[in-house]
Amino acid sequence: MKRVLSGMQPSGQLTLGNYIGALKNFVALQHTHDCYFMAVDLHAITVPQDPAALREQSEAVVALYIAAGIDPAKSTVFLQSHVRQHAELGWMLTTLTYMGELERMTQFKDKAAGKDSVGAGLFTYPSLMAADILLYNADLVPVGDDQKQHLELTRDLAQRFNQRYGDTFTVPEGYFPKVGARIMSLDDASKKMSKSSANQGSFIAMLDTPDVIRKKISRAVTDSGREVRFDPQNKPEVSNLISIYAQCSDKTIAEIEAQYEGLGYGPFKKELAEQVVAVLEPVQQRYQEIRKSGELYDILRQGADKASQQAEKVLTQVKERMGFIVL
Ligand code: AQP
Repeated sequence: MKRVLSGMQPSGQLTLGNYIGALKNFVALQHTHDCYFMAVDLHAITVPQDPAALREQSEAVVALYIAAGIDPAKSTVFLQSHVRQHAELGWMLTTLTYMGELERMTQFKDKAAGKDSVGAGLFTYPSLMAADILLYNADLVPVGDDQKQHLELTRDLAQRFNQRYGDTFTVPEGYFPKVGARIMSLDDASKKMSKSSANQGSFIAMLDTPDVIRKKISRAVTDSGREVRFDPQNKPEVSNLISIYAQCSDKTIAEIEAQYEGLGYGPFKKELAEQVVAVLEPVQQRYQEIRKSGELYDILRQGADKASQQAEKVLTQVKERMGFIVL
């Protein structure tokens, strides 16, 4: 069985972009693959986090995984900081990463833009992400489009290590949704929808109430025309909304265009909101049940045990190959 690994940062509330771009695929893949899904809390601290908020958000991410349909009896669900091998291999891979490779990362450029001081962790985090993936010899990594560049670095590092020290790592492949791999911001379709955006109206959080979802979609920026047509070049805002619609309804883009031909944006946005609510409401109900049940920490303990065992095997091999003394 092929192995899948992916994670999400508990750096805010998960968004509809996280759901469509990645989480939906996590749920689908667990039936055919050996899956490892984590909340990457060590990545979240690459920008300042309030400790109480980080704890809450880490629990929320894991609870949302399960509420969305990840079965902890099938998939290994854990927190990155519970498996120490991530930080260890992360350091080793940082020493194999070139400065130029990190300097090219567009996510770093975006997140560092306009800041007076930026933590070194934000710069080196792609090497830690590579460690997350390579530690489990994952074959497949379900992520959104924005992670393509980081995944390419992971593949380069795996190949570099294998060449230098002998075949050790599986070189992973990315797994991207056909539609919705990059859901854009509701207030500016040139930026991706992001959970850490300062403007709450720019994203739909997976835990937004139905009324808030309706309001956010009705206020989503559109062009001045009225044609519901998928044309990312000339109509990026409406095209983004059509992608969301397609992903929340399982209708094709052509079917959606045909359905709203001549009707304008009003009815389209109204029904889009209902589609999003229909997808998120059941997840929210299960989320509340899971938070109340108190089962999360047991799931995390089990997940950490299983993940640590797997990770230790690979890390020991890496240490031996690199010349560390393994007792
Ligand atoms: N807008 C998006 N459209 C499609 N997929 C997306 N992903 C993120 N945003 C979109 C995918 O969700 C997974 C988890 O992302 P992450 O938590 O690692 O952080 P990120 O990519 O940096 O996403 P955010 O929401 O923008 O977080 P912040 O604001 O904290 O940086 C990844 O697979 C990602 O591709």
